[in-house]
Formats: sequence, structure tokens, C-alpha cells
Amino acid sequence: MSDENYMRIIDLRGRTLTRAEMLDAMPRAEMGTDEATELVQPILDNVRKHGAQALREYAEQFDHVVPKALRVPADVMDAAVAQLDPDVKAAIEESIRRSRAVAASQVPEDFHTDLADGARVSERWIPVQRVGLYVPGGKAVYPSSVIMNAVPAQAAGVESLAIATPPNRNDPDGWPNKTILATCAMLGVDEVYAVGGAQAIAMFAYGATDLEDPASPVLCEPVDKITGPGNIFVATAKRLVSGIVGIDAVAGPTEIAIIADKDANPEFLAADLIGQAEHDELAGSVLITDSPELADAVQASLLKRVPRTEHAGRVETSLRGRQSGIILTDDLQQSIDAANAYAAEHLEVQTADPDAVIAKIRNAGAIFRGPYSPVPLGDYMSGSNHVLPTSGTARFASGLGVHTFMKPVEVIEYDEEGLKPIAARINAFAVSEDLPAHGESVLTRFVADPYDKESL
Ligand code: HSO
Ligand code: ZN
Repeated sequence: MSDENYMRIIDLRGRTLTRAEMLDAMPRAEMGTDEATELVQPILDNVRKHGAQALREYAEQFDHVVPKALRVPADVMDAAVAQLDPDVKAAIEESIRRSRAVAASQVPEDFHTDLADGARVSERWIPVQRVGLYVPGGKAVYPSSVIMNAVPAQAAGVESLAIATPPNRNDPDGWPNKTILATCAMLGVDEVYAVGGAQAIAMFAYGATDLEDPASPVLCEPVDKITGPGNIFVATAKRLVSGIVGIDAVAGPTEIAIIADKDANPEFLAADLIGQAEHDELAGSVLITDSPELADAVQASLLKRVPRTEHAGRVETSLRGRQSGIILTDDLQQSIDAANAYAAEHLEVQTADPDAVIAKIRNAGAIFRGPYSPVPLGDYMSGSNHVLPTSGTARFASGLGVHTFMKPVEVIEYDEEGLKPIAARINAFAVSEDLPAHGESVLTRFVADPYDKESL
């Protein structure tokens, strides 16, 4: 294998692997140790105690600018929409339209089960009342992620949605990124804070008051759930406040895996691998194929393409990293097994019969079927969600959706007729757990003296 190749080869051919060996063979980044907790905890405590005053101090310290106001005023939001490039505006509109259509059909239906006469259990899906969405600033500014978080929350019926995003030191008033502000406004979200980092997570979790503003001392009310990506400090802050509030999964670097057979188009595959590698030096790009010829053709295409793309340095580091590689397999079934072990955030299936492959996929954040469903379609405009489980967590977790912002609550609806025939059974169960008062609670409804065990 020459150095000229971009991606290392993981050769599974002729090998029968145990589950543990298969998991071990998968290309993954080393997990970093978390030293952020010591830095983040005092920030949370300080915001909890001092509210807006602490938020301004941290803005100065970390963002090097104190925004003109911590809550972005309506006229600044409106101006951001008015100044938006028309092509970008049209793209955002299309993305919102498609995401809304899919989210509308995701809203779960209430249902009930009748177990006997007078014995019903119903399930009601209730939206989370108030959600805080964090949107990172810095070099990775993703208005598309605002759409992916806000649209399902709105479709779920979340009553109030607040967004926090860092102030920008290059703006004369310190206002955050204008495309982010415009996207918020286009989504109908008007509660936007120029607050970033761990301090924003603290503001959402605890709420914040502003003593400098006697006209409106409550800057931000606490939320019930926080979603949205962020750097290590944001992720640590979310972890520390979870339990007080709900959080979404903490995302690792993005990943793509592609299952391809000999007839797949190597140019499409190379371009798609590069696409995700563009996000991050630690992004994982994995090709899984039973065709060594295709693998060679993809390597050759990468050699031509990588130097021509703008972020070639980042892409090359990512493709050459230990978290990326080409997995060579004996046959399609072994490719499927490898894909299930890898449990990619994004899985493209580019084979002669993609449906037969998809039917056997157990673990993937989202599945992209065939040569005209590339991952960036899903990143921006397919209508599907791009907030997906990373680092193999697709084995047990799903992507963000309307369900993220709802809670199923069971309603127990038994009447006298429904309860009576099972009262003695409940009592027997309760007594067996040495909780006789549980039994007595039920029996009281049917016997004169539930404490007189002789009379039962
Ligand atoms: N591929 C990223 C999402 C994204 N791509 C945003 C472009 N903008 C993680 O799914
Ligand atoms: Zn992407």
C-alpha cells in the first residue's frame, strides 16, 4: 500500500470475527479525557448566582466582546433577514419547508389499550414546555442546525423556544452571526440571546435575571430541555446540568460509512467521503466494500480530488486518520455486518440492490439509499434531520426528531368494574413485596375493613 493512498485498509477478508473482534476492528478516534469539568463547574455556579452580570463578564473574557444587549432586539433580527443573500434565503426557506413537512408526519398519535371492561391504559404525548437551543459560533457556523433543532421542537408543540449563540467580536455591537439570526427569525423564533459557551447552558438551566435592567429584571426563564451542538465546554456544561434539565445526546465528530459494491461510481464515493471529512480533522470517513478494484478506484479519485478542494488540509488529515479507512470484505453480507458494527452516523448504501441491504441494517443514524441520496442532501434539504447519533451510539440511539421534544405519559383509566376482579391479585402481589398498605389501598374500595386480614 503506497503512501499515496489516502485511506488505510482494514482487511476482513477470510476472517471470521467474534462480535468483540468486529467492534474492535472498526476505525474509531481515541476518546479524549475530560478535563473540562473543573473549568466549567464554576461558570455554572457563577451564572446561577449572579445571572446577567456573570454572563457579561464571561462574554468579555471568552468572546472578547460584550454585546450591546444580551437579548437580541427585534429590529436586529429583522435587519438580518432583510440583508440576507437572496440565494441563501431561498435555500433556507426550502430547507425549512421540507423539514416541516417531515416533522408534521412524525408527530406521534395518542393511543389506548382496553384490557377488559372498565380497564383502559391510554398514552398521551405531551410536548416539553420550554426548550433552549444552543447554536455554536466561531468557524463552524451552521444555520442548517438551527433548522434541524427548531423545526421538530415547533412541530412537537413546544410552547417556548429560546436560542443562544455567541456574540461576535467583529460586529460593532457584538451581535451574533447574521445568518444565524436571520434563520431564527425565518423560523419565527424571536427569543435569541447573544450568549455563548458554558455560560449559555447555565442561563438555560437556571434562568438569569438582570439587575441592570429594572424595566425587565428577568432576562431568561429556565428551560426544561437543552439541545444543540457545541464545543467541549458546552458539552461538559450540558452533562453537568443534565438531571436538572433534559439534554440531547452529546455529539462526537461527524462520520460517514458507505457500503458499496463493484458497480458503484467511485467518483461519487470519493466526493462523499471528502464531504464529511471537510467538517473536522477528527471526522471519520469509511468505505466498506467487497471489491478491491472499487477500493483502488476510490483511492485514485481521492488523490485527484483532495488537492482541489478548499479545505484540503483538513480533509487529508481526516482521511488519513485512524478513524477513517477502507474496510475490505469477502462479500456483501460481511459488508453489512461491518456496517452494523460500525453503526455510522450516516450510512450510504450504493449497491445493485440497496433495498436488500437496507433491510439488513440494524445500526445507523440515518440511511442514504442509492447514488442520488448523498449525505449533504440530508445535511441541508432532504427534509430528514441531520442531528444524528455518532461514535457507534446508533446501536442504541436515534437521531433528533419530534419525539425528542415530547414525553409519552400513560393515563390509567380503570373504573370499579375494571378494578374489582384484580383487587385480590394486586393485594397478593403487594403482600409478597412486604408492602401491605399498597394492597389495603386497593381493598379499601371493596371491603369494609382491609386491615382485618381474617375477613378478606
Ligand atoms: N454533517 C453534519 C451536519 C452539517 N453538515 C451541517 C453541514 N452543515 C452532521 O450531521
Ligand atoms: Zn455535513
